[in-house]
Amino acid sequence: MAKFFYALHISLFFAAVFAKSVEDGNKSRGKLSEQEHYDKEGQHNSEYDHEAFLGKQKKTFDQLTLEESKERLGKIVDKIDKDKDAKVTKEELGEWIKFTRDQYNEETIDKKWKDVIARLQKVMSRKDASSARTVDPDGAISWEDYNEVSYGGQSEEEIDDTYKGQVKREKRRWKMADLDQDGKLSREEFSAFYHPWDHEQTHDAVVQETIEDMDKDKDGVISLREYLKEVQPKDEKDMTEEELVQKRVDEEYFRTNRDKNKDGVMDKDEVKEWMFPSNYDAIKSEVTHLIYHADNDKDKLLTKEEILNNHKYFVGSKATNYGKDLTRHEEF
Ligand SMILES: [Ca+2]
Ligand SMILES: [Ca+2]
Ligand SMILES: [Ca+2]
Ligand SMILES: [Ca+2]
Repeated sequence: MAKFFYALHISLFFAAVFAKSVEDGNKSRGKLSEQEHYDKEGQHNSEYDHEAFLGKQKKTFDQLTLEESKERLGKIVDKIDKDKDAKVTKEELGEWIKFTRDQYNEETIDKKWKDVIARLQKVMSRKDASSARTVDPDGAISWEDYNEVSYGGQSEEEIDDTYKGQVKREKRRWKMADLDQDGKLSREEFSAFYHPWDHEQTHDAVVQETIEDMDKDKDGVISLREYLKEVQPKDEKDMTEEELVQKRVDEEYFRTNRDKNKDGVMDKDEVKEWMFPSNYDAIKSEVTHLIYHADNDKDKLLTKEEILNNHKYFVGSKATNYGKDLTRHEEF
């Protein structure tokens, strides 16, 4: 059970990180990697692109020599170029990145789902034979099942105070994830429960959780003060000159971009637009980014040669990691 708790904490942790990191031009919307694309100083992080482009294969590439890595990249380019005209268009690149993302999410959920089913089966087997049941891995699970697996079947009143808030949130997410409202989650619905920011039906849960985390005075909306505290937790007296400048910028940004209806606070809709900006598409943005860096002759198409010449934007290798290790050692 501990492991499952841990995984959930991770997922909640990512939700919290997610809430914190959206100040860089909304780049976190539907992020294509667990990494940030740019660090706080605005430095570009290629790991983000590598994960967006390769998904789980990224780890394999990082172990290859530069030659092997480029060779495999060449083979991927052949796959991306669906119509085999030796040019990769932005549509082809977008389809590839979407395919990679979907495959990545699918694998994560598959593992999680199997884990829940196995745990549930274990719990059921421990019961006496008369009430035991066989859990159908293709079926759906009820909140009671989930509660049994995660919290030992305790009622909300019985649960330890430390977990009360978490259970409340999970129950709310559960209801939103349950699209057909039959009280149970199918594997598909469970995917929305587990990755709420990737599914529209659970976006409101993410918004509510974000508000609850930030809303210190519990009036249901986010004041400028609460917002600034989230973006920069330091007290003003402890801030550097640069951080003070940044604070002014953040303040201005709140007034002009976050508080759309100018009533001085961020309400649910405004927080939602912050979390899930309607005008931002992570895949399109990544495609534009990659083409910008690799399209040497500026014809808006990528040849295999252009991609291989600019391989560092697409894939890593042992060579790049070696370089990184060196810098790390120098820092010590
Ligand atoms: Ca359902
Ligand atoms: Ca408030
Ligand atoms: Ca407002
Ligand atoms: Ca080109």
